[in-house]
Parts: sequence; C-alpha cells; structure tokens
Amino acid sequence: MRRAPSLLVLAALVVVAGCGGGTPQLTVSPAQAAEPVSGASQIVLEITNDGDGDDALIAAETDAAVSVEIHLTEVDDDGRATMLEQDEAELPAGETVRFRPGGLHLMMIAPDDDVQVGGTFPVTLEFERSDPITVDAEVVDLLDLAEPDAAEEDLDPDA
Ligand SMILES: [Cu+2]
Repeated sequence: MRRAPSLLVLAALVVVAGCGGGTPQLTVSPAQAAEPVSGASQIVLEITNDGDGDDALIAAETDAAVSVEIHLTEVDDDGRATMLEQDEAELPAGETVRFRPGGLHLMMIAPDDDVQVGGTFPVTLEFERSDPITVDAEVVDLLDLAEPDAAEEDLDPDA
C-alpha cells in the first residue's frame, strides 16, 4: 500500500537522486557518546537505510549540549587532521552510514556536566525526508568508543 504523497515526490525531485524517488526506511543503531574532552564530545552511531529511496541526515540535537554538528575528519598530505562541518550527511538507499571518530561524526559542542561515563541522554536526528528519530546515547570512556561492531556490512554492491 504505497501511495506517493506529493510531498515525497517533491522531495525526490529536490534530491535529484539516481534512485527513482523510492521511499527511505531508516533505522538507527544504539548510540554511544564519548566522555567530553575540552568542551566537545563525539556521538557514535549507525544509520541504515533499508528503503529504496535516498535520504540525508540534516541535523541532530540534544538537550545535553549547546549544539550537535555534523563533521567530517579529513587528513591532509602532511597527515594533519581537520574537521569540516557538513550541512548534511547522505544516507543512500540500501546503505549503512557509520558516524564514528576519524570519519563522518556527530560532535556535541559544549556538552552538559551531566554527560558523564555511565549516563545516558536522548539525541534527536532530523532527516531530509524521514520523520525525526530519537535514540538514547550511552556515555562511555573515550577509549571504549572504537568500532561499535566489527565490519559486517561494508559490502558495497559495486556502486
Ligand atoms: Cu568533530
């Protein structure tokens, strides 16, 4: 029973995707956040789009910090890492996008004093097309923040 509401059609036109304007279907993994260091902290999670239409993460917010920014870490030729703020993060149909240290990540700016190891707080993710999703982030020691689960879904059917 899938009627295409005109809003979705519009959104698909705006996205100009190669994916024929299907419907995105997002799920978000359990989230973790690093213990804050010098006024910032990363949120680690994965977003899977099992639908047949592309989507994009356009914002994230939480009461536990002043703001949450979408960052991409890039390493230049001298091995210097810099973080570039992104307007959005693409969530292509059929793919899982991982937000984690060293790549695409979510960075809380000026987290609360409440953001301490063992605590949890809600984070709301906002998307270009899908409804917002709220997940709980568990605060862990920075060193425990490595990879959520070993690589299992990095299969990229020859994009
Ligand atoms: Cu960052």
